[in-house]
Amino acid sequence: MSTMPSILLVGLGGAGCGMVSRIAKNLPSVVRVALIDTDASILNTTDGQEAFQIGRPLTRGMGTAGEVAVGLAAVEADEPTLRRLFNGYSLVVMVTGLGGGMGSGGAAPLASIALDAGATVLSFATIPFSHEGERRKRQATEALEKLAVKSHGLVVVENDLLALQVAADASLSAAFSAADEWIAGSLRALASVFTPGALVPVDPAALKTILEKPGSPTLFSYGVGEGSGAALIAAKAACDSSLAHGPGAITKVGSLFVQVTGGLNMSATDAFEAVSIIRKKFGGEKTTLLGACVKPELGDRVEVAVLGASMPVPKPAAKTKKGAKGADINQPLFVFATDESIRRGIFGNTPLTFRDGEDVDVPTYIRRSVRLTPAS
Ligand SMILES: Nc1nc2c(ncn2[C@@H]2O[C@H](COP(=O)(O)OP(=O)(O)OP(=O)(O)O)[C@@H](O)[C@H]2O)c(=O)[nH]1
Ligand SMILES: [Mg+2]
Repeated sequence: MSTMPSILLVGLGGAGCGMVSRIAKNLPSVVRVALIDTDASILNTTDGQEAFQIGRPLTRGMGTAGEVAVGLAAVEADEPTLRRLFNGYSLVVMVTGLGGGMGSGGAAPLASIALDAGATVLSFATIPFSHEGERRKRQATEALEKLAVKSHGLVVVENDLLALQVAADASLSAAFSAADEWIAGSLRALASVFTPGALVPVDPAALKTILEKPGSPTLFSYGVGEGSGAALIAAKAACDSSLAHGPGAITKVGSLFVQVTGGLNMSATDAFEAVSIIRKKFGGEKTTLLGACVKPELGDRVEVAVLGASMPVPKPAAKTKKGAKGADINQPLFVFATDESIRRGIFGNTPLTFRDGEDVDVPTYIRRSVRLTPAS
């Protein structure tokens, strides 16, 4: 029996299929690529990709016209085929643009089929631009809630945030390209994990320990560096990426996976330095897993992808009496301060500065144990 890891990369709906097919050429052969949509015009596959046109009697090969119920019905109509498709993969990565009918209606039931098949499910979903209107936004938000509980990891990519990375007067297609480039880079970096001959190999089974439970808040970031110190530049870019700081983004995680991919000049030391920067920023006290891979075609470029998960946020408590509020499932996770971070205050993340054996970043009244009395 083959011990090769098996990954299924799925593009769902127009945006999802577009993003996946643009990167499909550069993926290792252990990744199987499937494009799923009701819309036959989207499913023009090239080598190595398989197309699954679903819900044919419902839409006669067209899109869902933005109808979530039709997207859902299309998945249900072809469930037996889809169950066969998902069977036997240890990792399923699904990419979709939420807001239309196919992605918003089909993402959660598809993820559910993947879960049933025993796969670890990592979903990437884009949220529509604000200027696409209220309806798309609402459909996306509702779909996101359903998708979150069916995915071990859910990476939410706000198209608005991605647009900030292109000029203000850039066209919509330029903004989409920026979004796609970011997602494509992230997926390529993830796929490197499964490329044979890695500098620091990762046991794919260990990846499962990072994304333990469906519904855990997921951190994902990606950065690129070039030239001298490329690994450090890429690690800092991943720390500062607007995607890791968007609304609802989590900033500290218990479990962390860092994949560093670079050209021939990249050493294991570069990768270790990159991972230490990422750890300082995002945590990873419970588990940190590093993967490093050399790809000569990257030249002096290094790409860093960061994937992390914290514990699942508890479900909102049932309302006890009229008007009483349950927990807000979207609240940011609080990171408990350690004694050391309290002692060093805003200098908590800086190198220690010792003079005469004392850490001078710690306020004098704490170093000297001066008892403070309230002003009268
Ligand atoms: N990043 C990115 N997002 C896109 C692109 N095209 C569309 N989107 C986003 O994805 C959302 C869903 O659009 P589609 O993927 O075309 O919709 P669909 O899921 O195919 O559903 P229907 O076409 O309504 O059946 C849109 O509202 C956009 O926000 C793209 O090329 N790149
Ligand atoms: Mg479509």
